[in-house]
Amino acid sequence: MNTNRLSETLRSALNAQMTKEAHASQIYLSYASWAANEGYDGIAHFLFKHAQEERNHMMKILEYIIQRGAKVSVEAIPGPPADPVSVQQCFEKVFEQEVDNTQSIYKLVKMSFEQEDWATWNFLQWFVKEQTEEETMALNLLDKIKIAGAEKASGDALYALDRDLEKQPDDAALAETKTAENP
Ligand code: OFO
Repeated sequence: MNTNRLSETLRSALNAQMTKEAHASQIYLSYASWAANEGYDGIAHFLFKHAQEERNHMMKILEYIIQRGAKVSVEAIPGPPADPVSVQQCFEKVFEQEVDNTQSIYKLVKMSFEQEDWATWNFLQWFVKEQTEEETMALNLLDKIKIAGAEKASGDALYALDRDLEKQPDDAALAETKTAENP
């Protein structure tokens, strides 16, 4: 009796996304280590927390594939790209990486829609919301570095930014949570 509730194309695409989330975690780990070596402990702390969050995303997908009766293949995780050369470039790379991940999630949503796999479509809506949050988080980082002076940011401005990120929560408030009382 076949108890597998995922098509092979969706199983394999979800499996690839699982590896992509693990790769995202490695990227954040690598940028966080770079920041720590450069003396930006607040930025490092923020990025280390985010590396953990990406690993949690990987686990969510792994668990989903198993729960749908399909097989998970744990694959090699590609290495992270080269270190950034500045805080500005680090935040730009974070933004690009999140946009790339959003596109990948959207492809999965489209595939689940086309296959009328509503369970998977519904499961993926969590990731759609999460990516909106993560793109907002990345845009907030870019705003902060821009205010600090971008590539020309002074040591004082970078110090203040670093301290600020140490206390920053890892998730961003979304437009849908805003009200007139809580703008
Ligand atoms: Fe940064 O994203 Fe996972 O999904």
